[in-house]
Amino acid sequence: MEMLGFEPESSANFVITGDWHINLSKHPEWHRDRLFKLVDSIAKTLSRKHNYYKIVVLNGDIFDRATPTLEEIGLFYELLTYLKESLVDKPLHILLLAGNHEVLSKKQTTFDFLPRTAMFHYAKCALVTFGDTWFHLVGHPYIKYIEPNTVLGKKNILFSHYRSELQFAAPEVDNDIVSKKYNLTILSDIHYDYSPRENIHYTSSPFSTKFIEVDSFTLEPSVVYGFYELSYSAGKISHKMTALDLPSKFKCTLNKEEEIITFINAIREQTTNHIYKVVLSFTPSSELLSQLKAEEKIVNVVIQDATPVEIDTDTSEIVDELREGNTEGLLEIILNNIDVPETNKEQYLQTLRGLLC
Ligand SMILES: [Mn+2]
Repeated sequence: MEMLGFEPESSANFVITGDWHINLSKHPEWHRDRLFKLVDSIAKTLSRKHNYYKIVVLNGDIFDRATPTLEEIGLFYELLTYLKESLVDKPLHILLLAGNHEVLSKKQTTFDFLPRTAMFHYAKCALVTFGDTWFHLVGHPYIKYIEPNTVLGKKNILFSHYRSELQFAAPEVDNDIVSKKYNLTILSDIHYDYSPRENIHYTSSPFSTKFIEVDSFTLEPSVVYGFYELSYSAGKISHKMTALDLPSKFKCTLNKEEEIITFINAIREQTTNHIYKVVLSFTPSSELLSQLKAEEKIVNVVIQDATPVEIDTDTSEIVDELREGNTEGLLEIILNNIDVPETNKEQYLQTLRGLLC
């Protein structure tokens, strides 16, 4: 394990943020814009704080794919440069750990291949010490080391990236153990504000990374997007989730023709540049349909076929797994039905699990 020490008497403000999922394959300009807005809010948050150190923890799944494009890698460096330049007055440290989306193999992540610069520090499995408080940074490939690394007699805080218990899947790490060993744990991987235990919190994602359903009248998502703030001063720690309203991908279902104009007016009034996928449960007039398609914020219009889907016998086992909510079983079926060499199975499973989160 790697040790990173800071002045014992010092104080620090942390921003912990993960699940950016940089992916420029669709709407690249829009995606760039919201990432700069995000980095801007991080810089503004930290510039208002008075503790000595400013620390940004990039808590995994910063990239959407383990092999990002050159354009995406370039954007990542641009964002960090912008962050550094916005906060020149105080020592700023950018610490980075890998999420499941950045895992290339058992021992390698995307960050092992990025040029090492003074701009950020890639923490595989690291310990950052401030006096009696020890911050453990554990990347996704190293979560099996989470338990033995705690230090008795110290206040232990964990930053990591793994999946907790959810309705549809088993946890990757036992939170009962984690909540006993660490005084506080801040995780990424689940894209909403979620606290599986009193002292375990998810940072959420700063914005939605896929089209998530919102109410067609309020246009409000049911989850909070944002990042986590933590302050350390003279051994005292306080923390909170900070909500952000950054451009997101939303999906709205409209059930009647009358709802179309109301919806168009509502999204026009929104100052945040969200983009929408509109699902119509009916066939609209061609005039209304072209009006929807002409809206700048609407990127996709889908007319849902009202005919129920017939399930044939071959898919019945899939349906059973879906009914049971058994994701692992579902993944097994997918793997058994596509041509995957036995040696690559685990890697495919990882990728599929990642896609589901
Ligand atoms: Mn993840």
